Amino acid sequence: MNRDKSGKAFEAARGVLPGGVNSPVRAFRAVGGEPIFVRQGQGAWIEDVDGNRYVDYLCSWGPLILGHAHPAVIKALRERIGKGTSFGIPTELETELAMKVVRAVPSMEKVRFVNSGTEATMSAVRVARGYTGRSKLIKFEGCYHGHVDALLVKAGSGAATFGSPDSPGIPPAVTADTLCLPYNDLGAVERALEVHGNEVAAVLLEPVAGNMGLVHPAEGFLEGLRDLTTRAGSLLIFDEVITGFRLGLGGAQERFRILPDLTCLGKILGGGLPVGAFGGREEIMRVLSPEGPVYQAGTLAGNPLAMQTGLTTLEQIERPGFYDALNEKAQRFVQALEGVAREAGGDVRVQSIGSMFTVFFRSEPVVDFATASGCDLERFARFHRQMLSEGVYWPPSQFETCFVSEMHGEEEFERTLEAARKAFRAAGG
Ligand code: KE4
Repeated sequence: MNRDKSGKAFEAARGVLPGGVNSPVRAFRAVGGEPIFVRQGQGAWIEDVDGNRYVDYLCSWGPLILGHAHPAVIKALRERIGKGTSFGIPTELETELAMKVVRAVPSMEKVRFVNSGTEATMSAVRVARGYTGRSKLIKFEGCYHGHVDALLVKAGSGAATFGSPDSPGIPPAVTADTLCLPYNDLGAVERALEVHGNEVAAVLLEPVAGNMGLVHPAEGFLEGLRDLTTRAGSLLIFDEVITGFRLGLGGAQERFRILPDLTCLGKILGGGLPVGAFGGREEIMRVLSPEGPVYQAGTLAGNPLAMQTGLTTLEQIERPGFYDALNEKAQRFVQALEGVAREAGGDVRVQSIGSMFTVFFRSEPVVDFATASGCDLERFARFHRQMLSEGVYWPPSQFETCFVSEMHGEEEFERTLEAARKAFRAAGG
């Protein structure tokens, strides 16, 4: 597979973009080799600047549940763009999309749009702190909520040890109020709330984790968090930037029947254009400016183009049977992939839910960041490189999640299974 033009493009990019990319994981540092540069996408496929085609399981890190360049999305965007690209003045599109969101997401009565998942979680944390008058936060190791200073935290040594910054450029004071605990460890949360309960503004988590690879909430974990936070007077915040509109119209909170106090959304909600959102009960969201004193703002928030692609995407996924069909075919594919992995031998484990999954290079269950960190990253890297050579684009990190779109079908799955037979062998036992 010739990738000369991508190579030249990467060299040019490195001249003006740090690491040649606008987001670190795209640089392929975790898997070796150089990134491809994409020219276009169509359905479940992408094509690089050398003309090579790949079945795409990145789906832009989750947004493209309808696949690339969905005809309805493109048509709606073409009609909308002729009316202007941005106003900074309210449009009815924002209200329309907000109505869809509050109808779909069980815990949301009011919602505000922003431009990224990072902005959504940053703003939700500020609302929680403003609403409770408290400062401390609890998050979980292995959960990623965007590059918010207070959330880029190394796990402390103990259940009551507050976090230290996980990146230079973040003053220790900024993370001093953030406690980072092991995912799925309800006891650690209970102990932390016993010590700090009346100071904790919020407990924030991915209800199904996607950023350490796919990790399910343990039996009773979400219910336990709901009960503990209610008793402590802390807010429960679900970061559903990935799971929102992915697991179903109502996301993880509908699937697991747990009502958080605040929810963060993004990715699918924008249908490929930059959108984030946060929201919850009206009595919490009323603290937000201009109704209340908690400040938050954004020039392009509720941008008409992004609202349009979000609206059209939601119209498509609201179709009766959409999720049943998507989840059924994705789960059938995951089972076939597990079969190919078993044939190849070697320690591999696939964890999945609905149309998202991760192939872990270890055989024991992955239940938190410590067990995810026990994966064989070298074998994953060899697997990734072989899949790429076979025309299958896999997320370039063991700690990410693959996504199946509406446009993935038998042709794509067969191609992927054929590639995986070779890639599991290339990865080694
Ligand atoms: P953005 O700011 O990247 O739109 O969203 C941040 C975010 C928040 N919450 C969750 C659960 C997320 O997964 C993300 C971002 N996801 C990563 C990949 N898992 C985006 C890819 C990247 O950083 O380049």
